[in-house]
Amino acid sequence: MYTQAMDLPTPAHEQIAARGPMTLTEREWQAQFDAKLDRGDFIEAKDWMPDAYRRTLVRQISQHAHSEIVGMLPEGNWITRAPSLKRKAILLAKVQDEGGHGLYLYAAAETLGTSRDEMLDALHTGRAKYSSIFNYPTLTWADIGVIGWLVDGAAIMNQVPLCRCSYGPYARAMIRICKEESFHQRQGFESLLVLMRGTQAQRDMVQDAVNRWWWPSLMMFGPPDGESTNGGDSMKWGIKRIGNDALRQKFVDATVEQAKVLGVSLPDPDLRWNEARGHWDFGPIDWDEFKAVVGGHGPCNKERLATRVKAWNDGAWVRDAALAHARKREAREQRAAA
Ligand code: BYC
Repeated sequence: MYTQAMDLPTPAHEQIAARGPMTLTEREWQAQFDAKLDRGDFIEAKDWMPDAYRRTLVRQISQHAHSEIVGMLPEGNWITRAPSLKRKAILLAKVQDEGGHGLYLYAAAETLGTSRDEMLDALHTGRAKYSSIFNYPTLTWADIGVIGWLVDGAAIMNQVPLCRCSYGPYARAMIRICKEESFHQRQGFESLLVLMRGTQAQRDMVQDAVNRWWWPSLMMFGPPDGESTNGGDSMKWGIKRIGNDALRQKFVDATVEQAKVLGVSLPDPDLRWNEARGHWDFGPIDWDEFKAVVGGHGPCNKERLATRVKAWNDGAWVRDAALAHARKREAREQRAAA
């Protein structure tokens, strides 16, 4: 197994059980867990936790990690075609950040007892999900700016509350990720501002990209709360702090104002300020499209997965070499100690 995981912990309840007769019952462990959540304390890797809590964390964190590394692909397509050295350097840094986010997140998920190999196998065999948004193509340079502005903007809206998630290793990883995502969003907005001050053709290119990315960005927040299968448990356990619909609304409210600054229109005839609600109303989302994309039938699902699997297979020699080196070094150290 090629992994930088720490050793998997013996669960605390097993350690104490091994000490003798003073074992806590499952109900007492559960009560301690609930009390920690009520106090707002973090749950840490070696703490007792219900199996369902562990499973939902592995599911969400590994999906999040997969989204980061698959998310490198649509933007990676434009590194060699960036219009200037400055834009190329920014894009390279952004895509590298996303690789780093994937690594922090895989490491956080590994603390729950699932190996990186297992998680990657689930991705490569199509059993694991990753964000629907990365199954859309990046057709022009303006798509790169719009991904920064809308996709990273939606990501931050969703991810800032995860910095207060009840599972310590995930929450701590999210703090750094959110700082970097914030730079990603700003660079996207700035790049679009430059294009919008350019020629009519550049402005049209931005508007076309906004038209294509707006609705898929709203889908990033997941299904409506009423259809969110995991949302109830995740809120109860303090993994999610804010529901899918409330986050989506916060994103719309923030983005409408930014669109005015940019001078682009958002492709929704139903978008209007609702004085009574104090929010922007928006039109219906095409959930059939969302389900098709999540189910593997989006415009780029097959291409994205094939690229990931190829990268994994092409990298096999690096993993083999690293393991062979580690074995040689261990043997040398054992000989020296003998
Ligand atoms: N795409 O019960 P629900 C990024 C699934 S990367 C695909 O509400 P939950 C970035 C959901 O998994 C952005 N699937 O789920 C990187 C569930 O299916 P399963 C990624 C989706 O977990 C590079 C089912 O639908 N961010 O920032 O309570 C460049 C029902 O949903 C999606 C994260 O992963 C979707 N959009 O809530 C730029 C953040 N939505 O698993 C940017 C962490 C839902 O039961 N994740 N599904 O088979 C979360 O916050 C939550 O997992 C979600 C969904 C809000 C996404």
